[in-house]
Amino acid sequence: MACDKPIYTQAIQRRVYDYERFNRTWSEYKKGFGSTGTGYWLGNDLIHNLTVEKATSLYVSITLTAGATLYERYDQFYITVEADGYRIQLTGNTTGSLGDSMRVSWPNWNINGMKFSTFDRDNDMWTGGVCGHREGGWWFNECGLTFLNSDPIQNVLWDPVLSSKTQVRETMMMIK
Ligand SMILES: [Ca+2]
Repeated sequence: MACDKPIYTQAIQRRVYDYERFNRTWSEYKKGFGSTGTGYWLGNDLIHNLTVEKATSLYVSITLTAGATLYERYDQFYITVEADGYRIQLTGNTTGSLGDSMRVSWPNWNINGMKFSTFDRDNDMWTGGVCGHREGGWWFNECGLTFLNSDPIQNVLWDPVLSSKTQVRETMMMIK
């Protein structure tokens, strides 16, 4: 089989249609939920442990119902400990067909360095509530252009390449 992309062995997130609900609590995102067949979040404590001790790259892929798969690869990714809010840290270069919508020049939408938020743990910069409402946990500023844990999957956002109207079949976040 042809192999035209780096081998990523550990998925920290997988969405498959709407087989698994992602509107979960802080505690569920901390511990992880779901299963490999239906979709899952690996768990923020484990993601922290896997990413913080060595240089880890992140590979995001989004498959549309029409069949195309878009991706973005980040050279270095890690998240901090729970006491620090599981902040997302992206450094180095990025490449891909999705574009770097996590790190944008507009200061209110750049999520790099932001804490993780869930509907029951508002760590984001928007004073009107939680950016994700009840749709799922994510790293938000005020608020941002990306949201892979939205619920349902049709609200997955990676603006401007994907809008909320884009039909999404599957998403994955992988590390190595
Ligand atoms: Ca808020």
